[in-house]
Amino acid sequence: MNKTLAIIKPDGVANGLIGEIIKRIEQEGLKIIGMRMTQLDRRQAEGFYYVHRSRPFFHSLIEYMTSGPVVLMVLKGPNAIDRWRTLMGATDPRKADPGTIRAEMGLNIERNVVHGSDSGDSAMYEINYFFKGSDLVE
Ligand code: RTP
Ligand code: MG
Repeated sequence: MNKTLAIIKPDGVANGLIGEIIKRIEQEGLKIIGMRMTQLDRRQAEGFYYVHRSRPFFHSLIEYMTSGPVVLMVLKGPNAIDRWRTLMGATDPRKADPGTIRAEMGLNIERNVVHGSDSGDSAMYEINYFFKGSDLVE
């Protein structure tokens, strides 16, 4: 899988970080082949984070992800999944490597600015969840 789903989460959009995040994606050499701004409703967010439905943080995560607009993107390039997760940094901004998006811009373990698929299977599920093939410019 050479594609991944990236999301600029509601805190990233609200704090004016769209441009900075897209700049980092382009500087890394990943190609943006799909992009859309939207506000997720509860049903969409719950379906997207279905794997986390039994986690203690699920309810709070859904509240957060539906709290404002997000930017959905499909990124393409060799090893796109790992390269985007490396740019993002660890889930908890306090544990993320210096220089990563989450280390520099994340507020806490929940409000951590960005999302990235974590495997080929999840990338396929997540891209198809939000984009039709005809939405992608390849
Ligand atoms: P993501 O799926 O958003 O790319 O983040 P991730 O793989 O680094 O982390 P994951 O374990 O998949 O968790 C999904 C998102 O849930 C929120 N979270 N809150 N309160 C908590 O302990 C907690 N843990 C995770 C974060 O927004 C995390 O990115
Ligand atoms: Mg995850």
